[in-house]
Amino acid sequence: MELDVLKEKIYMHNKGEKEFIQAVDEVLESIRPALDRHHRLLEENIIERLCEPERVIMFRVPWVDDNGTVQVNRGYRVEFNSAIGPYKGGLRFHPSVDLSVIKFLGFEQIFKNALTGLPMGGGKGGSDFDPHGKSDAEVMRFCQSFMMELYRHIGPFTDVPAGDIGVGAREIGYLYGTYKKLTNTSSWVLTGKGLSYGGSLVRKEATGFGLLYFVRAMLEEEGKSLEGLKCVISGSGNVAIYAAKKAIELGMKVLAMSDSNGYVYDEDGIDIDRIIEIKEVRRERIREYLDKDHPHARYQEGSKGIWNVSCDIALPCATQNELDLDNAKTLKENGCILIAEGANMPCTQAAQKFIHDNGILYGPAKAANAGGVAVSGLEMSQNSIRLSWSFEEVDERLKKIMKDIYKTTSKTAEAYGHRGDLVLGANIAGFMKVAEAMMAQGIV
Ligand code: NDP
Ligand code: 2IT
Repeated sequence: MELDVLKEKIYMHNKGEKEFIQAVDEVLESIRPALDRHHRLLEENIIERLCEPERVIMFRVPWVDDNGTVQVNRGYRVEFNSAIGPYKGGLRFHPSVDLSVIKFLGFEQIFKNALTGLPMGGGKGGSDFDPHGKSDAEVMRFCQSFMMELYRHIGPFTDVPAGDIGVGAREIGYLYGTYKKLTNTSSWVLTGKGLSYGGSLVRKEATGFGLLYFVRAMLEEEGKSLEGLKCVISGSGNVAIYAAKKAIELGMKVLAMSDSNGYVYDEDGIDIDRIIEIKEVRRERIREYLDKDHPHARYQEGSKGIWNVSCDIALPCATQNELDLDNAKTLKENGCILIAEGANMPCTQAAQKFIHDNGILYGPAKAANAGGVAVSGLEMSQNSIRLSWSFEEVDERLKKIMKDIYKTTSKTAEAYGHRGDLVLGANIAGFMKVAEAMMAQGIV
């Protein structure tokens, strides 16, 4: 079957799954040149096989809140593709989570993980549970209930979850404790664990640091450095915070950051330790940033307004479809030269097209934010050999992985006649690796 007919069939089959179809469409459009060159891909129906998850698990998560009321949420784990290794990918706890969101994330994770060069398949999971405003005890009871079902589906050689939006060190701790109790094994089945029980140094920082290493590689290709550039970073969670920290360390000025309510702009440059105190330690709102120590800071309601702040580099690090066509146009008018994605699928398809057509350098999520899962892979390696590497050693490995991902994506784009198109490069490079592994393993 030719690609357009296949696309129609797949979109009908997944009708209503908006985010999933968006993610699939981006990949299928960019791999056209690979399909023209390698006929076996269509002959063996790799496309349809890749777009269908190997397994989808949906389950009830009942838990008791602090008032003694029984609450029910829905849990998910999509085990998408295991061609190159155990399913690997995060868990997201956010009220917007549904099957479409988890499938889009799981689908993208397949190619991202392939790009890291480590043996990890793709998966994703989560729940529509909202951790905001919940007590520690409520979060713990929810995590225990979630793992009471999930534990039977995962394992160090089967499926290795980690964090994502709403799932950080606290949640991973509760999930891990429950897994251990239920299975009576210390098999380190999750990544992003605490350092005292098998976690890896640099995992917390990895996605944000990796994003900046990738951006540095993109600019080096243009003969430019990061020193003195102005940057805007959306979000103020795990990815955004450590992207900002590394950006500042590399000589950039971070002008604005946001949360789901609004954004702060500080012409003196964002004080990242203050953001860490507010968001990571105290779990408060970003508007708390305004105080006597930051006299020139302003707060604006509405997180999307952040893209009106004039900058050289924009790093969307919050959530999917947070940067639309109008935002991309404004960024261009204000002189932005580079957009790189810390979040998964943060740019709408229309924004992506505008960025591509208007010569803005563009680092797509699958490549640019792969540092997090790459260090998760290194956490698994350390757990397997019962050793812990130093911060410097893991950071060096992360730098090399991000540089290699940049080289692979840019070389692949060039090899297919689309120099500089890192979306095409990342999608084809990730896709070809997984497709070859699938073809070698027969129809399973
Ligand atoms: P966190 O939960 O730590 O932080 C998320 C941030 O984004 C918060 O500031 C949150 O605001 C904001 N946010 C969440 N949803 C929305 C929304 N609908 N509109 C506006 N702002 C929103 O998550 P992470 O930092 O881990 O994840 C951020 C992004 O990076 C996600 O797309 C994730 O998939 C991706 N990613 C994460 C990796 C990781 O290792 N953690 C690895 C690779 C990608 P508030 O504080 O108000 O909730
Ligand atoms: O989107 C992502 O790559 C993540 N949330 C990290 C997944 C992982 O397994 O570390």
